Amino acid sequence: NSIAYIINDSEISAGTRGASLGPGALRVVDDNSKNFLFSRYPIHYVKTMNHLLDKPTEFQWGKRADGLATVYKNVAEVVSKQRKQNDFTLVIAGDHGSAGGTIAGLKMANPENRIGVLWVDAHGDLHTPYTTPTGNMHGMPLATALNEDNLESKINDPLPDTIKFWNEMKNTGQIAPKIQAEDLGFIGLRDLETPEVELMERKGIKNISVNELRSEGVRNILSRLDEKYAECDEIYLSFDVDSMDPDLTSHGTGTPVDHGISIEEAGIILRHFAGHPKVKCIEFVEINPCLDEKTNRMAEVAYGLIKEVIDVVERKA
Ligand code: DIR
Ligand code: MN
Ligand code: MN
Ligand code: MN
Repeated sequence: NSIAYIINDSEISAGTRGASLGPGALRVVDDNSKNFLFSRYPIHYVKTMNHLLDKPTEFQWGKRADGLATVYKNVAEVVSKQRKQNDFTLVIAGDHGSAGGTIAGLKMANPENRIGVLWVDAHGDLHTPYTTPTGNMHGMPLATALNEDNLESKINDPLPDTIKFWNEMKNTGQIAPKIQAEDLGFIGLRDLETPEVELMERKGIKNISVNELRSEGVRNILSRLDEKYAECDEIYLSFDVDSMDPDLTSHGTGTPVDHGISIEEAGIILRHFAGHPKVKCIEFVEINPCLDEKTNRMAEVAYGLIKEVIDVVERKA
């Protein structure tokens, strides 16, 4: 049962700087705990484009689209290679914007596979340059995976250059779309804009809200999700730490939103999918130690969850 770590310090698509320090903050926790989790398996690094943040971007509705298109190619290449060589890959990234590149890499490794995606997040990350309220591309990775422009909900007029790079992102690995709307599931969304809600309604994409998780019970939700992904060949779980309640974690993430899932609920979900035979890749994103008012608390919480994931994967047959 071989495992590979992929560390991707990319932070060019968040609205606030500092998420590139998330992976390093996790390694500080690892050293303090003396678990030495990160020395157990090889670590593969993705080349970032973070130097672009040293000057203003010219792409209003898709900030640093030029750099993110390159990051997509870089991360997809590393993920694709490690996916082919290992039973499980754990991706630790800065901001969530590059996760569309992760999905591209999984699809490139096995183009014939139907990939299910479980996105645990406070945000839908379904925007496009035509709908974004901020231009921050960490709000867009799922639209690239779905090959979706969402022109039906168009609000902005992005520059042709932005769209050139946007199209490159959607076509990473020359396969588009990478996933089908029916194979996308959400847990914890509670900060969505109208174009995202409209897209979800048009495509029948459902969110499992925090209230639903509690009223139905996490276990029932998990068996419902197992049924949902029954037709998929593999499952990718993307875990944005802002899915969790900032009162229980901290504000150590770019866009915290109140009333999230608990750390315990996150643990149950992550352990279930880590042990699922179809889950080949889990990603953790958006830990920002610069914003943490409780001294690296978010990294400590995320580290605990990552350790549980690795423990379960190690015991997986
Ligand atoms: C918002 C926030 N929907 C945006 N998105 C975040 O700017 O597109 N995604 N924080 O992770
Ligand atoms: Mn996100
Ligand atoms: Mn989020
Ligand atoms: Mn708060």
